[in-house]
Amino acid sequence: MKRILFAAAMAVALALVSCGPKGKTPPPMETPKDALVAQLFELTASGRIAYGHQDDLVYGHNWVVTDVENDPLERSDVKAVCGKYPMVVGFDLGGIELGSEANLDGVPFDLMRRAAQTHIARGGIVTFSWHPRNPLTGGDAWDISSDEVVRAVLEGGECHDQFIGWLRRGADFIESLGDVAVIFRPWHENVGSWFWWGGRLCTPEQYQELYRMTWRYFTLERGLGNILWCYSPNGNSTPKEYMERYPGDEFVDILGFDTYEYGAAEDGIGEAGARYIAELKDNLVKLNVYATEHQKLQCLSETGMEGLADPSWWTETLLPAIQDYPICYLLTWRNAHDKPEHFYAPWEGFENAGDFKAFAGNPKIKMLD
Ligand code: BMA
Repeated sequence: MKRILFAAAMAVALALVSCGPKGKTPPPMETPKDALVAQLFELTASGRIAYGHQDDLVYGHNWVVTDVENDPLERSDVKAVCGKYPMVVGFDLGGIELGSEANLDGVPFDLMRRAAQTHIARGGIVTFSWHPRNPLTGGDAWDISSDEVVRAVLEGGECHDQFIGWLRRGADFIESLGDVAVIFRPWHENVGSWFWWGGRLCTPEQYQELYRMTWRYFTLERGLGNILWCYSPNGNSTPKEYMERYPGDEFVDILGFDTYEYGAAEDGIGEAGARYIAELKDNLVKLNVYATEHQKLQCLSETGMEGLADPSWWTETLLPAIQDYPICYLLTWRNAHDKPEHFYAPWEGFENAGDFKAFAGNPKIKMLD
């Protein structure tokens, strides 16, 4: 099966990097986006999966960067445990839409910018998600009290102009990163109904238009061509649910999904782990079908087990579940510095850190060298 998966991934990469003009025109210069596509393709072609961690460089389980301008950004819970930074670091833009100085988890945007630039300069990959507030109600991204929000931000809606201003602030931030390529993953987990852009909160057509409007604003209005666009519904969606909100091949470069392990406290580690492995594999099989058909790269855009109560979660649950699938990276969620139970990667002194060390040292897994 592996050979088939990698052959498919190779075809995808060729399709993604060879779309320049044909004929006598000289070949165009390689853009940062081309280089990032090539980097992701090489990962898949070599059969490796890059490890990613949300907010890795800006805080950890019991520390937080406070010197926004001068901190060398050399601290990392992941590095403290295994000696290497994660290959991928994720950040969240939630709050940028209001012009806030810090995001919804307290990360100053000036620090986020410097951390993203530093990580890319070290050879790493950066991905952005976005939990913007609810433009109609004034609540947060999880405010699902109205199913009129997506309609209201689309063209002709009463929040459209305000929302374009929100997109402008998001685009300003991406632009301020300079001449680098990043992955952008807006409007994620869109099959479930916990965000204002979720499944029961808008029609598939409205969702598609939201995604396309965002793409058009960033790409056409603002000329931000160095973004790899990631479409990432929540896992456990049927093929119909996954694809009926897909905005179209023109607007997407990477397909992913978010799936977490739940229920270990109630059902026991064994049962919760087995359920997670089964769900992950089922979703990865489906992801490979969509990605092959649409010629896209693939990733596990968010995953993890909060609190890591399973002492061998990395080597006996996560790794066996993902190792046969051609995803270029996976991202585990954040280690909150102000909520001791809310962590998804180990930290210095964590009792089960050795299992992560073994995972990070497995030849299948790519850390930042
Ligand atoms: C959630 C939690 C929240 C956080 C949000 C956005 O999964 O980690 O604490 O505010 O993501 O980062």
